[in-house]
Amino acid sequence: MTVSICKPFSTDWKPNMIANLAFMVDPDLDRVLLIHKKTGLGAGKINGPGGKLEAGESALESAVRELQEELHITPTDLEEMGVLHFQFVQGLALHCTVFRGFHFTGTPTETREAKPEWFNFDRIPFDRMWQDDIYWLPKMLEGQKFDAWFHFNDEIMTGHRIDWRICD
Ligand code: 6U4
Repeated sequence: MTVSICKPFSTDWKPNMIANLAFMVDPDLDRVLLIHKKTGLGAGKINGPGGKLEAGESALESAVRELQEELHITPTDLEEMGVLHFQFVQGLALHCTVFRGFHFTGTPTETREAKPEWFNFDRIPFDRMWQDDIYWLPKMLEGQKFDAWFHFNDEIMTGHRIDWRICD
């Protein structure tokens, strides 16, 4: 299969779904909290916790709510790390803000939507995750900020581009 390096989408690209992903990192043990996603888009995959923005919410408020709903934890120091743009051939145009944080209250708990599991940075199960994740997740966990664009046909990634932000 050929995966092309795609250009960012045209300037009039508009998302029809706004969502977020939030990754809790435990730097002492070099591990990240992921979920076995049980419902919705990507059910059956391992992914970061997150979900769709609700009316009136900021991306950050939405990410905090999603972690509360999906895992019964409340992150206290989420920082925006990047933006993922997905264009699916089937029509879904998804804008997804990515957050990283180190601290939360509560205990990660399995819910109807998600089963939490900590993964060491060198044991992240990319073969059970969305195909784009391996392109941005490792560097994001190290602290690199980014903007990324992906083309998908169903669950197959057909193009990608990642711009790593130059931060001061
Ligand atoms: P709510 O709002 O609870 O319905 P949820 O059911 O979790 O949300 P859903 O099914 O609409 O969300 O899927 C959106 C979630 O899927 C977002 O957190 C982003 C994630 N997602 C979708 N495509 C992805 C992809 N290619 N790579 C990735 N995450 C993706 O890492």
